[in-house]
Amino acid sequence: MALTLYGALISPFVRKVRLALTEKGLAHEVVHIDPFNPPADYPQLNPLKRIPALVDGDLTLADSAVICDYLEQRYPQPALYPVDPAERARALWYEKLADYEVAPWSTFTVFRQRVLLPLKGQSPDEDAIQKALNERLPPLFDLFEARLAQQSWLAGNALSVADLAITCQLVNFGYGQEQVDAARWPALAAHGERVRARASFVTVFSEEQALVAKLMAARAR
Ligand SMILES: N[C@@H](CCC(=O)N[C@@H](CS)C(=O)NCC(=O)O)C(=O)O
Repeated sequence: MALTLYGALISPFVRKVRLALTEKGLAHEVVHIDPFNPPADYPQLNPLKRIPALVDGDLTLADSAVICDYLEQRYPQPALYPVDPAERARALWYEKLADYEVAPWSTFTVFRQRVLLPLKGQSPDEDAIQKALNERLPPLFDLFEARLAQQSWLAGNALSVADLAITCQLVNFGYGQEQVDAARWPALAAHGERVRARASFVTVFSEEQALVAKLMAARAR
């Protein structure tokens, strides 16, 4: 069945799905959707008009976590979720922390303020950025650090969707010219390097660089 992913390569949620597809060796087509100016019929794929959406034959799905869970059930190998129920729940917990707790600050604040708003000719709100950096993100990074100080992967003993989710958020944090302070959160910083060294990440990341370069050049103008 043909898999088609709808979204923009620079989105952390689209990247998470692309990494899952690539880790699983699933060929897929990507159709570019600008979430801020989607085609008129896009709500048929995602009624919330957000990216990503996935079409697999007759099936249409929205939301990166739902899509990744579907991919796991439909295409189980290689696994991206632990088999053990407790460890699987742990993977979902860290995925949720990344997608719903870290994302509002890493992507929807730092990345949006430093990359997206300047593209529209607006100045970044440095107060909002500093609040994200100094108040909101540190306690969340502490949660990841506590776990990763004990083991290489967030759940179970192998890469899972949780590792992909937090790394994707931190990529957008990086596009916003920030990075995890390795002196304060050494295990989280090392974990990011571990995920980024994977063949899947190298492929997916390199494919988004053309779009990143275009956006950064437009922002600089
Ligand atoms: N929980 C969703 C979040 C998706 C999301 O917020 N995507 C952003 C782009 S990074 C978007 O589509 N924003 C446009 C909007 O909210 O209107 C998921 O995991 O797919």
